[in-house]
Amino acid sequence: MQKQLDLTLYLVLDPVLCGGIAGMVQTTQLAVANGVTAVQLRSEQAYDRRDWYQAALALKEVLAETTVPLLINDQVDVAMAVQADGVHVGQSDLPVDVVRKLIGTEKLIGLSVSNASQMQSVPWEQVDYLGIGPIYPTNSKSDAAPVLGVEQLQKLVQSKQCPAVAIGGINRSNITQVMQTGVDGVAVISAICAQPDVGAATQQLLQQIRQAQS
Ligand code: TZP
Ligand code: MG
Repeated sequence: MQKQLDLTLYLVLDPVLCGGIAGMVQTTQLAVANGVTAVQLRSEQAYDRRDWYQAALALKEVLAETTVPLLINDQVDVAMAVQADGVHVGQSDLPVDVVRKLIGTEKLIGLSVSNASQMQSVPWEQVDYLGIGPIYPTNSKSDAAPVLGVEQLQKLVQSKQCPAVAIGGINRSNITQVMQTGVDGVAVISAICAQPDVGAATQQLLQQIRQAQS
């Protein structure tokens, strides 16, 4: 199915919080059935690359009959191997222009931005979206940059020239304030992956986002 870049509620997977690769696949099924609009395969820990490739393939399969794109964190070769919809890179990963040459113009590229100076060096013509964060403290990223808070997020949102999601410590208690900054959506790990009822958690977040947008 034709994929659509809709950043409203972006699920970033974590195999530890989801309970392994099978858990990530199941979490994705439930989250997408309940309205998640984009999915990223990401891990803090190094995985056997064969296993990671298999995980990417399985996720691609889950998303095949949906408009929800699959993005692969950092690993351009895995993204290309499974013909994922895009790659998400951080400031220490391959440069955006290099990724663009590798994956071509049809695929999506997301870039993480953590401060105003990184915002000033975004190659706007080559990226499809930004991930801005961390907004709040998070346990899901060991090398997270200093937290931005919503005021700083709002300033960064005002200077962006492409769509952006906010990320880092976002949950039901703060998602409304985050959306009020004018950001296009939110990306979460633990607010979906670590929840006992993934479907209900997804629905609640989505409802709050829609309310804030209305
Ligand atoms: N990038 C910035 S913060 C973060 C990433 C990948 C982790 C977000 O995880 P959580 O559990 O939603 O705080
Ligand atoms: Mg990275």
